[in-house]
Amino acid sequence: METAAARDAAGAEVETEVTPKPDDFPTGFQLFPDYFSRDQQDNLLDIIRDCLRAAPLFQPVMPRTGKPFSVRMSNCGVLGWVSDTNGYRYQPTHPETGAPWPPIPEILTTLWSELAPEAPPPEACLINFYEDTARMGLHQDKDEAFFEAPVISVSLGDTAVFRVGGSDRKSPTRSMKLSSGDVVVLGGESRLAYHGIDRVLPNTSTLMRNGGRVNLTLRRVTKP
Ligand SMILES: O=C(O)CCC(=O)C(=O)O
Repeated sequence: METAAARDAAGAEVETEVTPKPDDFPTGFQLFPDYFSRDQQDNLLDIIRDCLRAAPLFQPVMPRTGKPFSVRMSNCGVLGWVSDTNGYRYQPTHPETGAPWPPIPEILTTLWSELAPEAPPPEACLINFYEDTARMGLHQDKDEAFFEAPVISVSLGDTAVFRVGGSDRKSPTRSMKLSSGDVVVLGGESRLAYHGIDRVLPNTSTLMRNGGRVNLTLRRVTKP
C-alpha cells in the first residue's frame, strides 16, 4: 500500500490513504474487510454494551507522566490490560470497581477459533472507545508473555486510519482505513509490528447513534 501525495484546497501537500493490496502487507498481517455483517455488528455492539455495564470504561494514564490517554478503555476476559502511573500491565480485575472482568463473549471466542485455530484461547479482550478526536500513537503490543498467538482486532463504528509498520520503530509504515465490521490479524512476523490509530473519521458509520469508534483487541497473555 502506498500513500499518495495530494494537495488540499490551500495547495499544501497532504497524505491520502490508498486501499492496500494484500501483497503490500507486512508478513503475517491480514485484513478481513466486512468480516462482520451489519446485523452481527449490531449484535456485537449490544454484547459489548452489556460488558461495559459490568466493567465501565475507565480513563487510562501514561506511566511516569500520568498524562491521560485520549482513548477510554475497558476489558473482558480473565485478564485485562491497564495503564497507570505504575506502568502497563494485565490484571484480573477492573482498576476502579475491583470486580473481575466479564468473560469474553462467545462471538469473539468464535472469531478467534476461526482465524487462529492453532492458538491457545484468548485471555484478554481490550475494549477501546475512541471519540472523534481520540488517537493511539504507534506502539508494539508486547506486555504479553506469549507472542506465538496473533493479536486479533475488530473495528466497530466510525472509520479509523490505522497505521502499521515493522517490528523496528524506524521501519516504514503504511496506513489504511478500517471500517465497521473489519477485522485485522497481527500474527507471525507482524505480531510485534508497530501500529496505531492516526485519526477517526467522524460521521462515517451509522452503527452508533452518537458516533465514535469501538475497537476490540483479543490477545493471549500467558504461556499455555
Ligand atoms: O484501535 C485499533 O484499531 C488499534 C488498537 C491498538 O492498537 C491496541 O489496542 O493496541
